[in-house]
Amino acid sequence: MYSLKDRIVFITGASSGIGASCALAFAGAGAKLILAGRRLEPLEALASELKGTQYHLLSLDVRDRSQVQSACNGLPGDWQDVEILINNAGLSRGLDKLYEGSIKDWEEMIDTNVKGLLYMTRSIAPGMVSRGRGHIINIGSLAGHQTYPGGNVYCATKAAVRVISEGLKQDLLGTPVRVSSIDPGLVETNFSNVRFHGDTERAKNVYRGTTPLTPDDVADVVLFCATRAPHVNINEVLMMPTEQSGSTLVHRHISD
Ligand code: NDP
Ligand code: 8X3
Repeated sequence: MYSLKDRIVFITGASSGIGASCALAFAGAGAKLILAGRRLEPLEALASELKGTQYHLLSLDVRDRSQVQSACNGLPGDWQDVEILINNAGLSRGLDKLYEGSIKDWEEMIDTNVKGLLYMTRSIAPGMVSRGRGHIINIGSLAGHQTYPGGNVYCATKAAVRVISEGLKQDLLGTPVRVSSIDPGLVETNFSNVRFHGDTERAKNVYRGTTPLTPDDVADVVLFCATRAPHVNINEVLMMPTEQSGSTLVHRHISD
């Protein structure tokens, strides 16, 4: 097993859900954490739970290329050797038919889920290559494997994450840098609330009568991938709740 003691782990979207759970899981394994998100307040709240863990907080919008470059280039000296990058920041917006969709929503998803992940990777991966160690873990989605009605652009962004992970792995062949894509189905987080622009009732219905994954379930798998021996690369993990067998196939216990 690969020890994460004092390894520097950079997590985007650490202020909520899967990213926050990854922070706690990697802290438990002794890593040093760079925690990034647009909102500093929830990052500070998370950091207050990290007893005995060294952390560095970054208010960072991954959509902003120059912000990403200056945040990564400007990391303090003892935080520069990032060993694991968890590209987790992401979101869905809306569930509209493509021909009726909001262009603003599309751009937000493409800019965050695809371009943000690329900016982060382009900034951090060269250091991994030159130091001869590193691991990039992308949070994809079941939505990148199976399209569902109304998912259109979100599904396309997650299909892009899957293909980018595959391409990055090919381009890193001959270096020791690893690439993994963790692709979950339904996970109960703030995700649906964001998708439905704060309509909490509609968001709750996504998980109604079923047992979704928790963000800790996903963090557990991310940690598993990161702790394999250096010659082992887990390329892709497709995971879903036992009560889900596809993007549109969810078993629900509903009595009303
Ligand atoms: P949450 O809404 O709980 O968390 C999303 C995180 O992304 C937040 O920390 C948010 O932080 C951050 N984020 C969003 N936009 C930006 C941005 N422009 N710059 C920096 N950070 C940003 O959702 P999840 O934890 O569920 O989502 C995490 C990832 O998991 C996403 O990539 C999502 O697509 C993926 N996923 C989620 C599934 C689910 O069912 N929940 C299933 C499969 C994949 P802040 O607002 O502070 O910037
Ligand atoms: C999130 C999972 O099925 O809501 O990526 O798109 S789903």
